[in-house]
Amino acid sequence: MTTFDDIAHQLDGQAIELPSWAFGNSGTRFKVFGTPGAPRSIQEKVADAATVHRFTGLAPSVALHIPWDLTDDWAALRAHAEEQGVALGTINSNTFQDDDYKFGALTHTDAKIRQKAIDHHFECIDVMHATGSRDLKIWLAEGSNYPGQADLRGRQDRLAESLAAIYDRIGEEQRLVLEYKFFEPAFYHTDVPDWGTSYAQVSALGERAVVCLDTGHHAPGTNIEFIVMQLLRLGKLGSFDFNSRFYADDDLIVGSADPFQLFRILFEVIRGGGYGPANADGRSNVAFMLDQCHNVEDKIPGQIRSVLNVQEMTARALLVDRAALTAAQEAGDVLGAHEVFMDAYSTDVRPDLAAWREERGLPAHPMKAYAASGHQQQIEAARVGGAQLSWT
Ligand code: PSV
Ligand code: MN
Repeated sequence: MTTFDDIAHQLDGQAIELPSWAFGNSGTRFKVFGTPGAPRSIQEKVADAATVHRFTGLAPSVALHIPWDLTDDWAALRAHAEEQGVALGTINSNTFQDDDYKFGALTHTDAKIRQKAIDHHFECIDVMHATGSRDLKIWLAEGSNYPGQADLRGRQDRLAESLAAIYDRIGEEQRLVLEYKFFEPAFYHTDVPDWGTSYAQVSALGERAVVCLDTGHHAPGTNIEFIVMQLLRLGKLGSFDFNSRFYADDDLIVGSADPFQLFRILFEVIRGGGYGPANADGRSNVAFMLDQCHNVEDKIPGQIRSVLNVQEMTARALLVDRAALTAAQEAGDVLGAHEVFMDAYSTDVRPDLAAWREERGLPAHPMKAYAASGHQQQIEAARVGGAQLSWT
């Protein structure tokens, strides 16, 4: 029997990076609703991320998106973040909002447009040097809508060349992280649709190129934990973009649609050695990040709920009695093994986590503490005038 006391220390130092874009307004193609108190500047987004960290102790860094979060003074933004108690994290590139990229960016047939997209990544790498970021995350919106529209093979070859140019530019301590997504915005084919393609592309680049697994980017029914296992086995799982989906890339709160799936994923991360510090600087080789948007709910509590869900499922996954599980597996005890697994999943760790937080000077119930703190009302009253930020 593994108890909470056995695993409590493994929860120390858990770090879940927040996306800056989670704090801005977002929506669907039908409507973007304004949320009172939404940030009007990158400084306010960083302050919101820091608020989530203050209430949970789980979110010490914030990912930025270029050009949405551009500033002319990176040193000042870095200092502002540090003052608030967070670091600037992953830099996300953007090659999906420029007319030149209508038919592709890193895969475009026109070398000038490819170079423009490569140069954008060079700019992101410059930003990373200024912010101290480790990871350059690339998600590509490239693909085609109609059979026959594009030369699938030619695009894959051009992608490999463009990625090689970007990889050559990243620093010794930096990583290129390539995300995949099975469809959207292109509908017939996507140039990096699955983990296998991402794996093939990053493997050709070198050691510091790894895969990002966004939990929302798979077809319904996909066994995501199997992919987690395989990428860890191959040494190429670089990061997660956590979120939840019911239908497509819904970007809902992680663990809300299918907490059991989150548990299964985290179990494979832990078993595969992807959880916890792996580097001298205490960082893990598998970065946990959220990639979410809060369309109708308040953003700061939405992020608080999200990191708590990851923590809760991590605790339950750590509770799996691995020795008993292996014994049952090796004995061919199908239902015994399943029961060991489900016992951990069914354990209510919330009271233990509340105590764990209190011992560390954190609120026992971060959601309640945030609601009672008046912070939401305060930012709603203070942030009037100016233009609220969104994902455009
Ligand atoms: C679009 O699907 C997306 O959500 C990708 O998952 C990226 O990680 C994110 O946007 C930010 O570019
Ligand atoms: Mn993502």
